[in-house]
Amino acid sequence: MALRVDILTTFPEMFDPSAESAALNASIPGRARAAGLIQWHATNIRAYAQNKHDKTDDRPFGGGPGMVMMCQPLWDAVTAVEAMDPRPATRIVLTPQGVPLSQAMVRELATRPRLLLIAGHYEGIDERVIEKLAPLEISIGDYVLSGGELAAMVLIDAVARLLPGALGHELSAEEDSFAEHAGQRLLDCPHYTRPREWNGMAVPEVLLGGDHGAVAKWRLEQKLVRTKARRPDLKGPA
Ligand code: 9D3
Repeated sequence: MALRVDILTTFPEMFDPSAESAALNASIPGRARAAGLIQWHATNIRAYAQNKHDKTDDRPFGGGPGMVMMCQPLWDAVTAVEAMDPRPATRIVLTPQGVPLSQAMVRELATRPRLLLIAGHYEGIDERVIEKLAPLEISIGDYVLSGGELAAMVLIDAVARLLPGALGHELSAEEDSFAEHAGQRLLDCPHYTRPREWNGMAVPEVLLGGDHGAVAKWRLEQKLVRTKARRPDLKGPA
């Protein structure tokens, strides 16, 4: 059965499944969706507002800038959307305060039957509804986005490519974002294709010689050098 992903947002049009130009409809997620491996539905939190202006946010107690997502519309949206399918949903709030998304977490989420993603353009969510929902809280990195929707798309993209059958013949579904050697996670080596010379720049000789052992050795050295220089934090077991 297809992985069902619900997104609760005040910008549901960002997830339009029929828009040819939508980010998620290109490439692997689009093919996974066409193949029936994943489906996603965006629900407008505003549809569950009960006040006369369909407000979903309000000013923060204690003062300060920005608006805070109210408890009631979000709680009602979550319970209504969860009732649309009997399978239990893994609840996730995309937030700068979350734990950083990792490939290990993506792998785990790809095994769940349903994901419910909460994304927003507010300063924050009323802590009481977070406490009641008890969601996973996930960030996609230490930079400031204008909202959680693109973070939700990043998560959907990363999960979709791991669903069995999503990758075709390109890569094994086991394949990670990192090369691995002796239990170490490594960045990838440089790649080259034709022509053999471009703008006066040659392809490394070893790649042209047909010595597969030498090629493998060179690639591993390149991975080690790059990882040490660019991502010293990655050294160590996976
Ligand atoms: C000073 C308070 N800001 C918190 C860092 C306010 C704030 C900034 C940006 C509140 C929300 C947002 C919108 N960002 C997200 O919703 C978000 C996000 C991000 O900004 N960076 C990395 N991952 C994520 S996941 C959701």
